[in-house]
Amino acid sequence: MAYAYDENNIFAKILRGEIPNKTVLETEHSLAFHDIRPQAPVHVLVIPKGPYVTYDHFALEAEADEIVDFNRTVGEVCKMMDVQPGMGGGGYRMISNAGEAGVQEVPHLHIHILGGRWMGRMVP
Ligand code: IU
Repeated sequence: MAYAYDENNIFAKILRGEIPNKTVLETEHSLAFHDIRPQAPVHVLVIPKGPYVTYDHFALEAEADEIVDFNRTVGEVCKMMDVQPGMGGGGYRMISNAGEAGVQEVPHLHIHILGGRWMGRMVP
């Protein structure tokens, strides 16, 4: 079964420049921007520019250079937002919601980077 990507999702519109965003970092294959409804003092979303729905979709089908670029962008955002533990930052949480059970609102892969406060324990 193939992954189905909806070209009309809101992050696709952001990538096409149809909707503004508060960009943190843009690279060849990725875009990082501030979440519109921040859940923490630092709440940045990192998305690949390619049409991937979930992390598994991306991990299985993206080209190696897209995967490297995306992961480096996550690292660069942590650095820029000053949340790197052991590097002066207080730490962060990375989340990627996928599908219905994962309560994914926007069907374009995004990783949330949350920090700047105590994140609390993960509850199963
Ligand atoms: P998800 O459940 O992981 O899919 O959450 C989507 C996130 O995208 C959520 O935190 C929203 O606040 C965020 N967001 C946004 O930043 N800009 C938008 O235009 C929309 C959602 I719609």
